[in-house]
Amino acid sequence: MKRVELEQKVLSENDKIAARLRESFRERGILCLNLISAPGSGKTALLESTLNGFASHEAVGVLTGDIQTDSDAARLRRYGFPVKQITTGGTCHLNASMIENALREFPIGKIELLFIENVGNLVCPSSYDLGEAAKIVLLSVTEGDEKPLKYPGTFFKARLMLVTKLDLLPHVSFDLGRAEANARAVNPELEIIHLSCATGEGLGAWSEWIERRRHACGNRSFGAETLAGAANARPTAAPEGIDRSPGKPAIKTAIS
Ligand SMILES: Nc1nc2c(ncn2[C@@H]2O[C@H](COP(=O)(O)OP(=O)(O)OP(=O)(O)O)[C@@H](O)[C@H]2O)c(=O)[nH]1
Ligand SMILES: [Mg+2]
Repeated sequence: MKRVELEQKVLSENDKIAARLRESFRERGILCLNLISAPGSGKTALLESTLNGFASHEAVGVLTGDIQTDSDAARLRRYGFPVKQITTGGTCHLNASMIENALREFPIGKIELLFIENVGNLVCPSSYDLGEAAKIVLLSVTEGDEKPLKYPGTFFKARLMLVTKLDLLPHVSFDLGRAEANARAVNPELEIIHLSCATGEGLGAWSEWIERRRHACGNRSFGAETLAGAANARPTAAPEGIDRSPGKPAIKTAIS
């Protein structure tokens, strides 16, 4: 019984900070998106592909959470945008206080689109409001199409489900229709996009989804044409090979 009370107090303190963050994002016209998934579903790969599609002047930033190491931040910094690693030291999720602290050392005044990569975990992160405009859950085809039913909390709270690693579909028994039905049984309003960061399939739909959300929050100074460039992005692209000129494809050098 005491354990429940303590959990309620922690969550209510979190909600106060999250409300402060949300108001601050609203005032500044920042679109904040919180990416949640099991470890290895492709959150960092998706962010690599996404950053790869932006021109260098775009006001994009990333906070990325992990229990240990700053390897995700190192991957993401290669694209030239502000990236901050939040190392939780054992905690299996990000909370609003961690976000607020991280933003004290982050050029938030220059950011209009803020991605948060949560700690790889399909359970705890969804309990913590980070002040984001939307939670986005990633489900890779290697994980199993029953996962929305086994971890309903995250799928219920998400606005968008990204089915990732679509290129691996022929090699696994994952049924896309069943995954969608399972996810919508938990959350009938859930939007769904299928994509692959290896082939670029579906990245255009992801870019368009961001663009719609960006307009909805009054954050209009991005070049839609550069964002759409993410449709051609691949996570393994060498940053030196990226042509970020507005309207140009995201990758200059060919990658086989
Ligand atoms: N084939 C294929 N592999 C992918 C794709 N996206 C990611 N991967 C691979 O999946 C592995 C895990 O990807 P990450 O992006 O590190 O996953 P993550 O969700 O950030 O992992 P954590 O931060 O540890 O939770 C890496 O080896 C990626 O290269 C994809 O679309 N297709
Ligand atoms: Mg990662």
